[in-house]
Amino acid sequence: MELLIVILVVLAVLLVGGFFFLRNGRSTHAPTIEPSALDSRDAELEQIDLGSGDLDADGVLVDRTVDEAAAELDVDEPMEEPEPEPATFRDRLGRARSAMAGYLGSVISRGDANAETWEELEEALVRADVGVAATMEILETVRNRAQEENIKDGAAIIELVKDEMKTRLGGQDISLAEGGDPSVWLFVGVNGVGKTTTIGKIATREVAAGKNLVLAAGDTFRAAAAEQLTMWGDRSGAHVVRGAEGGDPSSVIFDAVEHAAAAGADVVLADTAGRLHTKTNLMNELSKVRRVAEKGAGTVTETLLVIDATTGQNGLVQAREFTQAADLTGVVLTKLDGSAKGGIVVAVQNELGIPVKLVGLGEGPHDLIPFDADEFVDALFS
Ligand SMILES: Nc1nc2c(ncn2[C@@H]2O[C@H](COP(=O)(O)OP(=O)(O)OP(=O)(O)O)[C@@H](O)[C@H]2O)c(=O)[nH]1
Ligand SMILES: [Mg+2]
Repeated sequence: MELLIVILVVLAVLLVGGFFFLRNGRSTHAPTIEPSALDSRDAELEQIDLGSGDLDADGVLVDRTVDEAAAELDVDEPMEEPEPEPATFRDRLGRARSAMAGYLGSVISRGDANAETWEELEEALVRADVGVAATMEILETVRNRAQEENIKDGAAIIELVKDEMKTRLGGQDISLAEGGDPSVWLFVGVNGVGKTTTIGKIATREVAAGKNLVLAAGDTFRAAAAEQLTMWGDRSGAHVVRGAEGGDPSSVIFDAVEHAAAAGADVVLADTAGRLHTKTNLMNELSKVRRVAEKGAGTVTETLLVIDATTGQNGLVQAREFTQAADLTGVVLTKLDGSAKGGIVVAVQNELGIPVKLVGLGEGPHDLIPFDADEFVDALFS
């Protein structure tokens, strides 16, 4: 009996040893075990944990573990995310560009300018939603300059138009101001323009740059708004302060400022519910939000109006109303990627004198870029 136990133990040790030998890949040969031996050792073998090794029809111990484990590793190993390509005006302004291309092509192919040249330039700019007033001013300046410098060629006149637009759009301070302890950046605008998404994109960028941010879910009106912001918080690594649904947005933002002050965070990005610029009570609410945001340690250093570029000139009407209700410091122009109306940038800056600071060029976390007048104009006319 004792001898039998000893034999069993030795057999078990040999089997396990062989198994690990195979696992380590030192041998490419699977050990062969006589079927007869296996028959009489079924019970014992079942007691031995073979891991994921197995026997084939011939009773050969097939070591599947090496390949399978490798396959499993391949599946489970976290994929390293490729660095996303930053969005560029050149890539994303396709629609705006093609809206103008026909007119510009015609101006160029004509050679020396005539009356039609000026009509086509006017049409191109108005189509791109530069706005009638801004278009007239731009073309007036260009016409004078072309005369003074004796420039007649259509292509050269287009270059003058580009120059004029760059001059009008450039030279603005597009930085987002800090200076509060914490600073509060308020995002306002009508429904669905991209306020929450813009906050998410800014959070992604700023957290990656090492900033400590708090997101305030000040949209207590729409049921899914806080969840949407929380998703962006999780994605970017920024802390989110939420309140009760239907609660007072001011108190959520106040709480977020308190939290940020205690945590030593630099900036609070405050979301607000979309509101129609025609609803006086909702517009008045914005003044309260601002007042309460500054009750404690915070200072509102940016109030950014988010405008959807696809709404075209209506964005201007919104901007006028919001300027009166809230002390706007800048505009974020979203959805320029899907808009043929890229020229709205000129209209906004021309009529309101408020700088377009950021531009949304898509729905992804990296699809927000600082507004660069030269790149924008070059992309629009290329
Ligand atoms: N193509 C494109 N889509 C965008 C851009 N910015 C936002 N969106 C999309 O626009 C839709 C509305 O965005 P939200 O961020 O929810 O807009 P909101 O202003 O917070 O909306 P409300 O809170 O309902 O007022 C979403 O589907 C976004 O993905 C952009 O720059 N380009
Ligand atoms: Mg929102």
